[in-house]
Amino acid sequence: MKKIFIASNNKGKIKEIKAILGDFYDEFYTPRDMDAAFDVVEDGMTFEENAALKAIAGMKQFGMDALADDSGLCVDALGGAPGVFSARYSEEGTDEANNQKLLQALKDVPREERTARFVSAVVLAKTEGEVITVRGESPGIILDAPVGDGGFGYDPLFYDESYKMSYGEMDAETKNAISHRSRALEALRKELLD
Ligand code: ITT
Repeated sequence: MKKIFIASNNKGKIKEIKAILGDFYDEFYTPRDMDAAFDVVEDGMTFEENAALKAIAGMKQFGMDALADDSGLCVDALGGAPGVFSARYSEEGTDEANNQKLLQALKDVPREERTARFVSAVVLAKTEGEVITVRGESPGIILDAPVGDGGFGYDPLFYDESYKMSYGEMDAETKNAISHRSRALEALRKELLD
């Protein structure tokens, strides 16, 4: 029986992680399933550092293997912003307010310069001390208005040129086949199988 703690409070991420690693672990626990609060200060400068902070804290606090994702959107015209600050880009910090702020920041930027990528760093911290770090990235274009109501976060503004739709328009299976998080988790599966 393999148990894992998903060190995330983000429902969108938890759903995706469970869907992708479902055949690898038997029991998934999230902060909501625990008696004690799980709260980590994410003050790292990179996605990898923040993912490690969360995974190692979860493993120590709950005494089981723990997995964390730290992810975000890097927009070329904004010098890589919002990057590690993606969740708290706007003052309010809601998906809606973050998306509005992004549209505002890019309002004079033409389509050909609206290139971006989603980045996900995933860390698995094992109770015996091993820490595995992987990364996945997916390229896209930032639209000038939200399209679709699927996914979470910046998905309605993130357009995939191969699929010719925004991540907000994709069904979960399609997003899970190509997203930054699924690429990172695939890399993790490979490491676990080796
Ligand atoms: P946890 O730290 O509890 O896991 P969080 O939402 O605070 O949840 P992050 O600090 O990693 O997570 O911030 C990630 C943010 O980046 C997230 O809130 C979204 O705004 C954005 N993001 C990450 N992955 C995304 C995806 O697949 N689709 C859309 N937006 C995404």
